[in-house]
Amino acid sequence: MGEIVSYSIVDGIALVRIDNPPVNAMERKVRAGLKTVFTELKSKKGVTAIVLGCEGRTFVAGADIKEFDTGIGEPGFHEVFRLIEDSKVPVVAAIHGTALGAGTEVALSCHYRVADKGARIGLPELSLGIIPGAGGTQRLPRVVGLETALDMMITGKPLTADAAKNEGLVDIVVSGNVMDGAVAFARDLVAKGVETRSTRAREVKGADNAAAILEAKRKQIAKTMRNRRSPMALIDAVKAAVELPFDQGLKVETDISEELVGATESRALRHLFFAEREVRKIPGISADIKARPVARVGIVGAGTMGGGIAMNFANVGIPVTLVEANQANLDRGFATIRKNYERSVSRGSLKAEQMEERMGLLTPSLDYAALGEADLIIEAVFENMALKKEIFQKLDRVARAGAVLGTNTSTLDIDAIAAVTGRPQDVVGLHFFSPANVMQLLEIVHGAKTAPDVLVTALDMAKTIRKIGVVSKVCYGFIGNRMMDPYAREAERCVLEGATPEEVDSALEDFGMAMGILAVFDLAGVDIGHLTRLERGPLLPKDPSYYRCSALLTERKWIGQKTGRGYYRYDSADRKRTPDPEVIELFRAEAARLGVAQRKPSRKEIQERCIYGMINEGALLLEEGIALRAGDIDVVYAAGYGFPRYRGGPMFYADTVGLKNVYERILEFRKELDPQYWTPAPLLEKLALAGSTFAAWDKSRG
Ligand code: 3H9
Repeated sequence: MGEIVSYSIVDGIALVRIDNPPVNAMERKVRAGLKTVFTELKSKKGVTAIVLGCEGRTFVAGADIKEFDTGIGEPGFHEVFRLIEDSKVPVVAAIHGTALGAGTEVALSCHYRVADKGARIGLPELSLGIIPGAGGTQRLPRVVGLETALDMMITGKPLTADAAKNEGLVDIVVSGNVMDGAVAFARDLVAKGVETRSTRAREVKGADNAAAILEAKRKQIAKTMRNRRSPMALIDAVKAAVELPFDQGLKVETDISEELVGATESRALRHLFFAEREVRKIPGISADIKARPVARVGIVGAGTMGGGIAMNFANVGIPVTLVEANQANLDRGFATIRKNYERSVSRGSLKAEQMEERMGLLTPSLDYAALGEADLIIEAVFENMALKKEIFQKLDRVARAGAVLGTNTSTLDIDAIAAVTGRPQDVVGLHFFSPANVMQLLEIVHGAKTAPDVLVTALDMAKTIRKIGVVSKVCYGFIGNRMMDPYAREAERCVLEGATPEEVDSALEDFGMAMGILAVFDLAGVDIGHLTRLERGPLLPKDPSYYRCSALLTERKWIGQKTGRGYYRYDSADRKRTPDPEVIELFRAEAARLGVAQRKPSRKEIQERCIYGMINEGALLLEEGIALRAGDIDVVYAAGYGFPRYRGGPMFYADTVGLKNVYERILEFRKELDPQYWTPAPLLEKLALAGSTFAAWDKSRG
């Protein structure tokens, strides 16, 4: 391997290259390399301009996120970036791939920026609970103006090269080799005698109206990024860019940045960043097991789920054949897909031609034989074991040898489904979440006989369709829905004890859940959970109050938004929820009938009962080997169940509360509440008593 930072000089232009695969993260060694090279170039005779670019698939994609755990080593970002900015000859950044975080910040320290047509440039630090702390909050407003800079940093959304050019962030956009383009640009500067252009010497554009802009952004953040510190801290840092000389502003930025790096919010978000990548690593499956190619997909069932799943593949250019039992279902399914795409077109996120292209990739059929060419077939009919078995028998007859057969089930035993085929090794569970074209999570269910390369194919496929695939072994409800059971059970029970649905949901929403669980039931249909519980009858706890509220509502056909009332009443125009006194009275009467004493559980108690119940179940899943890592559970909950990312997922959250505290509270619940639900999971007990954490448990298992 060559130097991590190297340079060569061609006709007076120094080409500095960073080579730190996979994403050229700006770790200490890169900064040290840049320091050496730029110091050397300062005294090199005959150098008229410098071009800074990267080898490999991308320009610098940020600081090395791991370095935040150990503290940023020397040389620091500011020292190196100042050295670049102070160059006496023009420095041109040559950007390809994704310039992110410290990548964008180093580019801002260069005097000029040239971007490849396909490049993206952004500052996603808030998604890690930090701010651009290598000068980004001070330099970006000086280049693109206050409002654009704030938008870029608050949304974290990278700009395309063309958009960056429009905002003045890049000077030219080139096609072909970006280094060549940047060298040509640099030569032109030299030929024209153009001087260096230090970003820090520029004025902040839009500073006249700063007070109003900053206030508007604070208001926006208070609404959309509740419970978080880093977004408000970002505004403070940008305010310093407007009000203070550059060096003082940089000091404010540094102080804020250092405080945020150590805070739980950032630790939680960094944990999720790595956990989301770790999910792809399956112990026992080595890197040389390759995915089977997936060039054509078949889907059985063109209902809401099947249609949504099909869109995922069409969106990335993979053709899909959709099979339905009759023409009417097929027509309805295709009409829904078209309507979904049309909505994107009318919102401006999709072009009409793109919609037609995607629709063109979808082939309707009433004949299973049409699935014969598919590399992956996904069954997406409703949850009924007999029906699914019948479909898999048919698929076994028509699918080509080696095709992967996926079943989109949220609860059923995939081993029983696999057993009706002559190829159980090719069968895998693919639990998509609704709406399947939107939700990020995919639970990949590893059956007893699923072949390793089938699992790898499912994981790769998830990445291709831009989802996060998390592997679960077989159990009722897999990872997500099994942990949902105690969470929602306690929410319902609190209502029976005397809390209103609004009190329960707002306690959960204050905690940070995207939506309170009772409102979620109303959205999905209260009857859905009730019907699955009816099917499981004998396996349910012996407790007449268990999910009693949902049962009462379903019996009255008050099943949520689709009937205008459920736990709440809904305005037909805006679907806004309002309390329903009749429903509250219904629950009171039922509590009296069941002898449930009336009280008002506090907000904290509601949160603890729901979340700790979920954590305890998570610990059982780890012990049973259903989930591979605590981090996997966190990813499932953050990506699929609206758990606040800034709390890192339920298991990481438990670590931050302290497992001993969680354990002791569960023991209290065992005394105060129904003891059948409150036995601490042995793993939780063991770790709590040892003063350990789920993170340490994950680590100890490699
Ligand atoms: C920052 O810059 C702070 C500054 O303001 C300074 C403050 C003082 N660090 O995602 P992939 C690893 S904060 C360490 O699968 P893709 C990743 O873990 C940073 N490692 O590839 C994975 O490892 P493994 C701001 C990193 O092609 C491998 O690289 N920047 C980093 O799907 C491949 O990653 C960001 O937040 C990193 N910065 O996507 C950008 N980035 O193979 C973070 C990646 O062992 N990165 N790795 O599992 C990304 O968004 C995506 O990785 C990227 C590539 C879009 C670049």
